[in-house]
Amino acid sequence: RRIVVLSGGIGGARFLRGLQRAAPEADITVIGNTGDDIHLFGLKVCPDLDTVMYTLGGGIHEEQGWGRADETFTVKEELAAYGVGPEWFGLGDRDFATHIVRTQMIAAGYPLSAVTEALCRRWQPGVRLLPMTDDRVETHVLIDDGAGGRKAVHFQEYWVRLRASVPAHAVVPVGAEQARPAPGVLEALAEADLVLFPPSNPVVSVGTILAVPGMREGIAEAGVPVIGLSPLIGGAPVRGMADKVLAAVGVESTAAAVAQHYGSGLLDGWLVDTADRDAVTVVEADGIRCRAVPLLMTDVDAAADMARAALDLAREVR
Ligand code: GDP
Ligand code: FO1
Ligand code: CA
Repeated sequence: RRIVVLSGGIGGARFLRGLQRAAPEADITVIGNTGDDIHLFGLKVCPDLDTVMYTLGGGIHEEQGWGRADETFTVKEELAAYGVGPEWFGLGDRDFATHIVRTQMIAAGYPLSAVTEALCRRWQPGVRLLPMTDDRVETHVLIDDGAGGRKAVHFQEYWVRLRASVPAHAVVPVGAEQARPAPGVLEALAEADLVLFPPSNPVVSVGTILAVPGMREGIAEAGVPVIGLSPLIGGAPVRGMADKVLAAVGVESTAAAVAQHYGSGLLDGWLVDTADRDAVTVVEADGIRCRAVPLLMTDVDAAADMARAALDLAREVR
């Protein structure tokens, strides 16, 4: 069975680990969000691709959910001693090596998809990890500039430096309109038996991937079940500040509202947490098959149960 998963960082990666356990025979292609990518210290950093690669490859910092296990920060300290910032983004020594290899390969002319494949030869994530695009897309967030106007900041500045503590007026995937799906992306969708939206951020992870022209068409033309899992439980994100970016796009922070935001034109099935079982009838009234199951990824087994529920729902929808 061929499964395509549209993934952000932590939520997507943890779900993927469960999916691998639930469907060990499945051929899994991950389309990863690259809108969070940022150039720092002359290096290209791809947080969501790396989170998936490290999580599935056994190198992730488990508690933190991003970055490397057993990390040290000597380079960061030395940069700070030179007064070279930004100091708000925590790049560790081990992680730096990944960005150096990536940047070097890109400078040599390799597209991001080829670079990601090369990095994965070390990590062996057990999935085919594709960036959504080889073209540059950068998510920017429109905030108040403090002088009565508005300014755009890079998503990482909004998320990591500002902790999403100021109102976001808009979320813009800069460059998405001109971007083309990376090699292999449309082919994977065309050959898919199932498309999954893991409990990733609906705006800045899955939403950014869907903003690449051809992506929605590719999913629709696959003609296979599209099943999503809610990243919100009890009206709040499990982790992070997804509610802030949902507000920016005018979507309420509930499991039902996120399903409605994706819409029945895209989604065939939706899983909500048992705490949100009241959402089931609301979502089904919109033509999306819905079930309530535990959606907290406390460990890999819990994530595997969620993956099984998604596979079961896929069998129900057509
Ligand atoms: P990011 O790129 O690291 O922010 O990761 P993703 O976009 O893939 O996922 C972020 C989303 O994962 C957040 O909105 C969280 O609410 C959601 N999330 C994290 N852990 C869990 C969990 O255990 N269960 C569910 N349902 N969602 C989760
Ligand atoms: N998230 C943070 O909250 N603080 C950090 O300092 C930070 C550094 C970082 C470095 C590499 C990497 O791959 C991810 C990193 N993240 C950090 C996580 C990540 O940038 C964001 O949480 C997600 O992209 C949000 O969707
Ligand atoms: Ca992300």
